Amino acid sequence: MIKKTGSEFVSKNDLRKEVSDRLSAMYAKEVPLYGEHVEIDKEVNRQYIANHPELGLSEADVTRVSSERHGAIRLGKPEEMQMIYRIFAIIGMKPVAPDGGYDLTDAGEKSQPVISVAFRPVTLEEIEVSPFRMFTSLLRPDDRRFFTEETSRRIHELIDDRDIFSSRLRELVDLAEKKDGLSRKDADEFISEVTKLFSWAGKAKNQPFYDELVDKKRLNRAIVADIACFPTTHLNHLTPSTLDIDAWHARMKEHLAINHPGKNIKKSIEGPPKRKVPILLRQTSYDALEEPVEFDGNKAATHRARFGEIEQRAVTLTPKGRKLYDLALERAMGTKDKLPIPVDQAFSIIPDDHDKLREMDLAYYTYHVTGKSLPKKHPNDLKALVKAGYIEARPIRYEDFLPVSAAGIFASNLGTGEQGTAKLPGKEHEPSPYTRAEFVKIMGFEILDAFTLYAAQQARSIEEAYKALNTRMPKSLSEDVRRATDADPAARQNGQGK
Ligand code: OOG
Ligand code: NI
Repeated sequence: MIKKTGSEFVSKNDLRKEVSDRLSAMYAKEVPLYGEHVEIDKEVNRQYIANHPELGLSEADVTRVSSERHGAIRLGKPEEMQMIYRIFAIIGMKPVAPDGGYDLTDAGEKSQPVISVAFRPVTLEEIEVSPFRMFTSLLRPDDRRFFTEETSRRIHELIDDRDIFSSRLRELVDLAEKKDGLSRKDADEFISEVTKLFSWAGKAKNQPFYDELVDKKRLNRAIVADIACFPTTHLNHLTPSTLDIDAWHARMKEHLAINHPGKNIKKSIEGPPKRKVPILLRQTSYDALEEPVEFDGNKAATHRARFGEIEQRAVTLTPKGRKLYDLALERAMGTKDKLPIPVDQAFSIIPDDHDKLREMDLAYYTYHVTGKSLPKKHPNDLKALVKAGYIEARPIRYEDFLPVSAAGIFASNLGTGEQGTAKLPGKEHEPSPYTRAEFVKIMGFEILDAFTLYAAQQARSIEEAYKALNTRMPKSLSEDVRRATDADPAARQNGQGK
């Protein structure tokens, strides 16, 4: 019998799940509408599961499906980002992005003066336990496309000397790193400290500057107020997953109209349009809460930043598929010299069919043996093995974010309606300085490449499927598989033991 000493470490997976659940409980208390939002999501998911028996899900899955979520936080300086990196590492979340980072300064007319990264679990096994992700943005106060020297100076005055982390949290982070884990008792305290870090404090600084920043007649720089005028950070939203975002959107719109007149939901859904085979990520959001805030003792003010969002995740596109997505999006939005074309027409360049997406190498799948036994004479080619029913393909779900969608979500919740560019007149066409290398330099850590992670997951499943069939891969496939698994950043990082 294993003796419980009480000193075993809590696993990173369990810690992440617990942090995600604690944040959800906290957010439900802080933002009451979130609780109603989650209830509607559960009803929508229950209905969807009932109408789609082919998913193999049942009533017992409703809570799990409806409790998957991501959060968003906004930080003021690189030191904060580096501390957040250490905190998330303890709960098994690593910085990941599809193209070296999310450059929201360069995301069309809704650009924001922030660059972002998502912290999330990276292996399929970790994701299975708890897929919790945090979209984490860093303000760029010295970006001259957005701020004059004078504004930069005022921002620095507010953020340079602040410390958003409690000394107890810093101690617990040091301890977890030193021992490579946390005991149950330390873990409980750590989770409470992390929850506190992301809670709403309701205290702000420099009201005149704040008023200038959120003034709608000026350029939209409300996001700066939310980051710099608060001496702490707070969860900006917590986003549950849904199986049917169109149904949720219709239900929530009706719910708001009846129970919360005056509260608006975004008219549109960000990301790809509704399709037979959903791709990537679709998201939408509703109005931020108007919350009381105290400025240096003055209690009369309110702040709007914390809002509600919902997401529906679907199959991940490969770099080749992603190029088509970006092109479709550009055509649907229109460019400087071209008018927008209807969304469905723009997206028709991406096949609406799993077999085509797979065969054209536009989306990622994992491959699994079906149990049908392989006769002596059989094809060796992957496509043929799938076609003949020896192997089946399952879509790999997109775990990341979309920069243009993210900018749209930011913009619609900063009190500026559904549009508004934050850039200074004339500076909007200056190129963004945030290259891949620059991202790493600013953040102070390596950012894992999302495509490399997905490609490795796909490759490993192919390897296992051939092994299970006890047959050899064709040479070129075997080379592709080896290249993808060798490049796997998840394996490399886990191999280092941290
Ligand atoms: C982040 C907005 C982006 C998403 O899901 O794309 C985002 C924020 O409001 O801080 O969360
Ligand atoms: Ni979000």
